Amino acid sequence: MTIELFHNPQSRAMMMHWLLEELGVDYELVPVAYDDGSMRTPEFLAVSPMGKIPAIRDGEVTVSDTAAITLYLADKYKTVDMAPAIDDPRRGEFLRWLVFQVSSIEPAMMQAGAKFETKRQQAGWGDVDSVVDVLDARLSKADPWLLGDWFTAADLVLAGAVGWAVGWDLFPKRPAFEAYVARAFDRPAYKKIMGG
Ligand SMILES: N[C@@H](CCC(=O)N[C@@H](CS)C(=O)NCC(=O)O)C(=O)O
Repeated sequence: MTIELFHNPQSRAMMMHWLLEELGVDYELVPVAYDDGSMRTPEFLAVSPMGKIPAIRDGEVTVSDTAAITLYLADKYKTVDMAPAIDDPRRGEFLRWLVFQVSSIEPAMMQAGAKFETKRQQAGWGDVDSVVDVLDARLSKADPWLLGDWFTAADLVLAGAVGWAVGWDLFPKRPAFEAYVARAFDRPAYKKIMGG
């Protein structure tokens, strides 16, 4: 069965495109645009209630939101294994950093760009400096990936997000960030989806 990825190259859907390539599954890109209403049609809103990409259709199943799609695909498709099984002790670390991408890195990037104030205690991500320091400490120990030699779907979304955060000068260019992102972006699947 072919998985449909609702996609625009200038979007987070790039990461799911990369994931589908890494997994080696059959997929098709369904283009959607920001300015032609294609993200607001009833058909698209049935797939993605927020009218956002990435979103996928896999047979009868639709999934939206990067972390949900990542877990769905990596748990279901094992052509290439990119997720520890439920009873694998490494599953906790995998989930922690996969969810950290959406729960902490994303809002910290937004805060760094828009420069709004929050109370550390109340903001779920704490603050930008905490996110940067915690991430730096963890990525400094990635050897070369979070789970050693195993490149998992958590590495993929972390590298994608950190690549944007550093590339757009939202996060500082810490050596561990740059080294980790460079390793990830050197992967054949990433180069393929970027047209290289
Ligand atoms: N929480 C979502 C965010 C998705 C998102 O904001 N996507 C942007 C593109 S990167 C979008 O679809 N924007 C169009 C819109 O909001 O109309 C995720 O993690 O996938």
